[in-house]
Amino acid sequence: MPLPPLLAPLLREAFTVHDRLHLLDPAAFELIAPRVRGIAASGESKVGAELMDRLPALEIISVMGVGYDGIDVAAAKARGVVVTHTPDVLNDDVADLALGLMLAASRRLVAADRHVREGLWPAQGPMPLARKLSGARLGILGMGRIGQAIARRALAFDMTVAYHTRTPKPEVPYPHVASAVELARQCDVLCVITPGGAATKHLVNAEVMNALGPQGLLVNVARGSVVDEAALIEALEQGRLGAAALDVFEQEPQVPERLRALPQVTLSPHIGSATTATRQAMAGLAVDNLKAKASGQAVVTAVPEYKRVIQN
Ligand code: A2R
Repeated sequence: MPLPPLLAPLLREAFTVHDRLHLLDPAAFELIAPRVRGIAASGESKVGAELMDRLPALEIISVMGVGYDGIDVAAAKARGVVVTHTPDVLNDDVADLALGLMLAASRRLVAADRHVREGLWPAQGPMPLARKLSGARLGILGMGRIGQAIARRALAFDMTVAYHTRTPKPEVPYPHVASAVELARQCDVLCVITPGGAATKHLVNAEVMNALGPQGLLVNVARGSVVDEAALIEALEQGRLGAAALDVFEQEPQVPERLRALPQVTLSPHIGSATTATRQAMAGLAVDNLKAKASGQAVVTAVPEYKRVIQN
């Protein structure tokens, strides 16, 4: 992917930048590789051990995004390379989008827009009745920074909130549920906001979808890998799951035709953090991490794998 427009000028101002040279001109890349000290990556970037091995002077991989499941953190650690990300600054945007998708799916806002725009209103009369969101039971899968921001917004809609994580979070006032399936059974709307990666791959499987049921709504603003997309298509086609609202997909930017064909699905192209203000903040933090490392300071936001456990 090309450098994000808000990141490129900040990077070029402070560093010598080689934009995807390893892919675009491998011969030229070989010449500069021994001097590369940092990688600027996006949340979707893949940085594996093989690339790191070609960069002996590498000190830091700075991800502009909170999710860093494309980075081989163990390989980076083994080589003394720090990995940083941009948590917190995007909580509001992702949580806003989660609520937006819940509203869009429940009130069928995309179809409603079409109803007016395409002249169906005078031709066919009013739309079929939609589903009420206020007061619904919300299950949140993942109760970290963004999950908590989603929960706070849901309370303003008089929704009840429960959640599932591997370990209960004593700092939040919502009930912890022991499994994803049990959470799905107990809620009307299931919102996925865990990290991606191997540990959460297909956490939302057919069993979870069946538990959410024919009236249930699945919202995913996390990573496409967390939801079994093939199982999702089948559950929706067969009416075992009511509806889905998705910002992320397993093979972005490809979205299966069968999924796109379903009217009970609301889709957006991975825009969770895609506002100018938030992308500016993310770019600023990503560059601050690079600058800190380049000048021998402690980085601002290392990924949790680097945080030392301090024992009293
Ligand atoms: O399981 P815990 O106790 O580590 O809680 C974390 C939860 N989580 C999981 N829940 C269920 N099953 C799992 N296998 C699992 N792995 C992690 O997800 C925690 O409550 C939450 C993640 O929270 P944070 O680390 O604060 O992440 P944040 O900033 O809310 O972002 C979540 C994800 C990113 O990684 C991006 O992929 C996406 O949102 O945009």
